[in-house]
Amino acid sequence: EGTSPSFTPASPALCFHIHARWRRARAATVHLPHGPLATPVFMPVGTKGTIKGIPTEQLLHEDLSPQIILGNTYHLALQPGTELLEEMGGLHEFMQWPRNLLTDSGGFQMVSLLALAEITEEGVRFQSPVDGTQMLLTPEMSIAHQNRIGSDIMMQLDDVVSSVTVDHARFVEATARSIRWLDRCRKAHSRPREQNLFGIIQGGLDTSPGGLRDECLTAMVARDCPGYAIGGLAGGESKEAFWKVVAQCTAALPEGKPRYLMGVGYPLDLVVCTALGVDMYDCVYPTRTARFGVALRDAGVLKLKNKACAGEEKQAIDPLCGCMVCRHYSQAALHRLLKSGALGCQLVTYHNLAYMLGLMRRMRSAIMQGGQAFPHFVVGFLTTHYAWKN
Ligand code: PRF
Ligand code: ZN
Repeated sequence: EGTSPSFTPASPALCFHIHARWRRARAATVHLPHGPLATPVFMPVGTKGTIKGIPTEQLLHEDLSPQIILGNTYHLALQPGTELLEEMGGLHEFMQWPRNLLTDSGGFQMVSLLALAEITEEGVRFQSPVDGTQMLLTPEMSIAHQNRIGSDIMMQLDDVVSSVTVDHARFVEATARSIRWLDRCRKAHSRPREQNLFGIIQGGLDTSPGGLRDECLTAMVARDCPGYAIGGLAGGESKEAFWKVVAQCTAALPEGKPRYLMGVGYPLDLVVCTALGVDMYDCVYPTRTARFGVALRDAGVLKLKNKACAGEEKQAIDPLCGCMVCRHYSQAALHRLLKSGALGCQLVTYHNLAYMLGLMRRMRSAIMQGGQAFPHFVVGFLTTHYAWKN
């Protein structure tokens, strides 16, 4: 097992234990109130407490069996409402989910989903999609909601600016505000022994020394959060610019705490960013793209709605996958099911989650194996991912 294990009780509700490393990449365990979390990890997104197309019983099947899933404060506050969740003993009880939960703070979802959201120093102001009335989400309210939800990891409310915005002054404001909002969130947090509050590094694409990312990193690392997220990425910037920010953040964040890259879920990015030292990811991509009939594989996506799949009566999505769907359904069968109803989407969703969780497991075991196993895995992955036939 590991070379020089590091053990850091960063908070009463979180222990981070690194087992093995290859350069910056790490295989670790995050000990959380609802069990251990083996990293690197992909966290499936269950916006309203359920993963679209996958019932909780099926999620616990061994092909999938994630140790953590993600929910959104904004959606849960609207429905079923966090007062009800608290009365029922929190979201774990409500959705009969015995393992860990992470909740995003809500601001990012409102800004990205609602054209009318407006950000001020107070918080995010928006029109209720239910009755059109004016509503406000402050850092204090986001934390109150997340304390009632009872998630194992809560995210601070942050001021997220699209990374392709050109207005530098807006990034300056948003970065400083995210630091101030972290302080307000920390003050409002009423259950630090049971729930972890992560800070979110913002600062656009400014990687210069003393620049916005640098400033945010310095300020937030000084706050000694139990873990940190890297935010403000995956918004349409180039991979070059995106990876550079990730490399800057992983170099500056403390070794002994988990690092979570928000909203990232393309297989290639998971491989690159794990090599750069990221531990946790979430993205709707695998489940959303499944609903368009697109299946994920090392060798690139398979568009099951294409005519070419109609004749593949013997071929699975990926014969090496081994998930329930790849064991029992051919590409042709899935092509037909996608045309005839909801089952097709559900099966592709199942495979895509199995693929993502499996990809993370393969990276983890390569890092754990030591020697050159991880770089060999990366080379093998890239070769397969970019192998094409003339
Ligand atoms: N902040 C929050 N949630 C997020 C992001 C962020 O920056 C991203 C990346 N743009 C995805 N989800 N709070
Ligand atoms: Zn499969």
